Amino acid sequence: MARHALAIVGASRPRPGEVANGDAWTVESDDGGWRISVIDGLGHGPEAEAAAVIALDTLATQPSLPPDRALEICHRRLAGSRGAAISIVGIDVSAGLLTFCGVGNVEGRLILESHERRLTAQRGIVGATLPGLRPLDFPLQGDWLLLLHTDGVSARFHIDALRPMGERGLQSLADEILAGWARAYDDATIVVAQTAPEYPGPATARVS
Ligand SMILES: [Mn+2]
Repeated sequence: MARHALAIVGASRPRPGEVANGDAWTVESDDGGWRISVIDGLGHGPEAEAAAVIALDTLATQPSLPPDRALEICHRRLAGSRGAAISIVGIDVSAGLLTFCGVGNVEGRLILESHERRLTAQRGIVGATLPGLRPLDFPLQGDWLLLLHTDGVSARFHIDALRPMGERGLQSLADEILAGWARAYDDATIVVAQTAPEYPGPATARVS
């Protein structure tokens, strides 16, 4: 199966005054597609960062697991740590399917041509209290834009005023959201994804 290109960018910073960043994000891929994970180690500072690093290491060793299975493995590996909120998105571009599974408060939005879907995480703490996981599937058709962010970014950011154009514009979008809506008292991370301009699909695949 061909693995279509995606543009995936992010912006992250620790709580002002901190060096350690308890937020992290990562992308893994295999022949089936892409997996994007956004992690918020509980609280902030070095212990939060240590939890995030465990999650990053765990995800890197299991690039082919779907979001819910990846969360289960993170839950086991994070036992005894500060714990984390983690949301994971799997994208199979060939099948036109996005799967979301999250625990904690890393939230997302999937902006489609005609409507917008909220990606809402389940209650719990990865590493401490894992709920029965319910992955959510969303069909992908035409233009789409995915945004995932930790609770260090206010969910009230306005996307309509911002115009992503190609990969360079996508990074600007992430940077603008971080600059405008990050909270002063927490680590903050936003990840944005869309089909890459070279995606051999409809000419309208670029969001603008
Ligand atoms: Mn946070």
